[in-house]
Amino acid sequence: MTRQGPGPDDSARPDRGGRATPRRRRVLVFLSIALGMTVILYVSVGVPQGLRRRSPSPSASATPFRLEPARDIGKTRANPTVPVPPSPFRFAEVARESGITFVHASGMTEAKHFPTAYGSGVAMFDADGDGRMDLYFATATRLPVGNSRTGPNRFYRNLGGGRFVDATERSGLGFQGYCQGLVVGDYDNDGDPDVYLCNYGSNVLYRHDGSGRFVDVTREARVEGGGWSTAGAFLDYDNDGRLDLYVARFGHWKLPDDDRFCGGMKNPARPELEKTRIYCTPRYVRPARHFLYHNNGDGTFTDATERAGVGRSDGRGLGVVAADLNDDGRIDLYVANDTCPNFLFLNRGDGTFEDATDSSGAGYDPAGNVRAGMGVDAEDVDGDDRPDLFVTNYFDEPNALFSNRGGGQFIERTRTSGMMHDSLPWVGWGCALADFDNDGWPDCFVTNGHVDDNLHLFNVANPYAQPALLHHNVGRGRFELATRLAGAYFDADHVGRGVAHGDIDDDGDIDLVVNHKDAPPALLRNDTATRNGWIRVRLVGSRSNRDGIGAVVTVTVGDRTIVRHRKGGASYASAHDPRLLIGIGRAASASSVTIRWPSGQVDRLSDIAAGSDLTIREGPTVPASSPTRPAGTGFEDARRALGNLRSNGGHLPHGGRPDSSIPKPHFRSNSFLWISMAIGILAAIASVIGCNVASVAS
Ligand SMILES: [Ca+2]
Ligand SMILES: [Ca+2]
Ligand SMILES: [Ca+2]
Ligand SMILES: [Ca+2]
Repeated sequence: MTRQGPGPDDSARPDRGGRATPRRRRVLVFLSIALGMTVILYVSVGVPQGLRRRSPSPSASATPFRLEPARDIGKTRANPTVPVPPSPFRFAEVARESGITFVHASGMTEAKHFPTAYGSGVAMFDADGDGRMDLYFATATRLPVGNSRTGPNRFYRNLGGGRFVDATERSGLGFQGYCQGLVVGDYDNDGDPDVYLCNYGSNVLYRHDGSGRFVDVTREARVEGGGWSTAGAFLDYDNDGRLDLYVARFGHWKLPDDDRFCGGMKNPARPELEKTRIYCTPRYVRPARHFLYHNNGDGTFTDATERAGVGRSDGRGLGVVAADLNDDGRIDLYVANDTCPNFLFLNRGDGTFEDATDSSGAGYDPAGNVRAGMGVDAEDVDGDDRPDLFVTNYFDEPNALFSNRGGGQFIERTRTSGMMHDSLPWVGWGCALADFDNDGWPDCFVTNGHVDDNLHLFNVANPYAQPALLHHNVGRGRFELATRLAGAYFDADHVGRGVAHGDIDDDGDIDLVVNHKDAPPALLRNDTATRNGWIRVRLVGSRSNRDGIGAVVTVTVGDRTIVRHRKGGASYASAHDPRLLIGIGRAASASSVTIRWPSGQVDRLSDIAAGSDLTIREGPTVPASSPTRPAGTGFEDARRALGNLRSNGGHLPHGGRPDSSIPKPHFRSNSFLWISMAIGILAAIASVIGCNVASVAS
């Protein structure tokens, strides 16, 4: 480590010409306290980045993305002098042999139009109701849109047996244009997944028509967005049982006005290169307000951004995750922003959010500086039952882990997590906090890749293609680099962007898909040998949104609890397998699986054997006051005919067994809410009486 520690602060120097007075003593006491606090801050959260080096100012006329060579290349493959233990993981890259022929196009040319640096995402969902995860790849195009034909987005049906077939035309998902982010959710609660595209230009909402075809309903639904959208999440923020939609936007960038020249780098041997463009810094792009669309339940949405209190316009948004982050039963929002604060919006439960960006500790680095937030995730990595936050960042910035302290408070503990050093050299994008060996501890995958492909022309040591990172969580949020011998994919360099995870081959382990910029994607089949067991949970909400987004699943194994969230969004511009595959280690069974639904309903199942593949429906009864649902479609009927959505049956490898004895969810009356309210009212009355008594007594 050659990083420079905090230096003396000018304002903290004693007054040399001062008088030896009580005032001076007070100043010295104050300074001692300030120094002590600085040391405590230093020890607890690491070297304040802002004290090392300030981010570049956008005032220079030709400021590119930062170009300083990474001084410290960690113990990743680039630094063979530091030994890395063999990985416990094994992944085989099988995209091509699986029949996936998609090749991404970013639209990058020598003109380096700014949005073409960002690549696209990938989505994993079951589009045809056969229980297998299909794949949908987004692609972009040259700007302005329409001048060249690249793409389209490609959709592949999963046929099982490791085979995929291109079904783009039949599915109706063949969008042609600049598509960056994919969002998946059943917004009309009819039992099939709908898809939203975050584009440069108008966004697109595809409604699943029930027969496996997707129909563009953007105009009727009124969710065009506009400008440059990057990523999003479905979430039911007002808990009316219908999925609303948050859409992050990067900022205002238009041709020709924003086509600024950045470059001017010199190579004495090749003077002609001085006119070569590289991408400008994001700080040139004026951020745009993001969108929160409220689902009206009739196929239309209303822009509720301002009403809900999330109308900040200082975030160049790239990653969105929705989950209950402060354990109050209401779904919250965290947004990774590029060279801007990361937004944390805590749900108040009345249709509005509290902006906790500044107060939570998750908005900035420990010194109060912004970073280049790209991908994002939320999962309990240290086993305290609270979801921690993870953000991928630019090179010379660590991928950040914000530990959840409860009550909406976070503290960055990247350094002590073991993930700081290895992430510093690389530009991080899509990510996954997912348990790849089913030991119950979420591991971490990050895809990397620079924005500029031509820095070598100027002898700048920032490679365009970069190695992916894979960290093994060895317990309680301690991570170790685990790329050596993990597979040939980890020995090569890639220009990664979107990442989705899920169990592609239904063999009980989490696989990965990576959308590479201007290259074929990777399908990383998890071949890790482990005797750890798992339980799979697919949620079907009734009072809550049908996808169950916002639900919290607690698995009890011995004296250990494993808490997982059914999240909206996550990663970078991508959508994961909606099922929760929960590793339970060597245990033969879990003593209980508890689901806390967004409605407040709590369902509990007991004695669930390892290898159980569960579909859990919310509560046995649906109150008459619940939101009305559209009638079931043919797709849902077909799936019902297939047998309760493959519940407890179908593929159960790894020694799992079809389990007809799995108990039905037991309804547990949720009266604690009423009791809490009653206690609250009584407490309020008591305090008023107490105040009156006190004032009378005085
Ligand atoms: Ca639907
Ligand atoms: Ca919450
Ligand atoms: Ca693990
Ligand atoms: Ca698998």
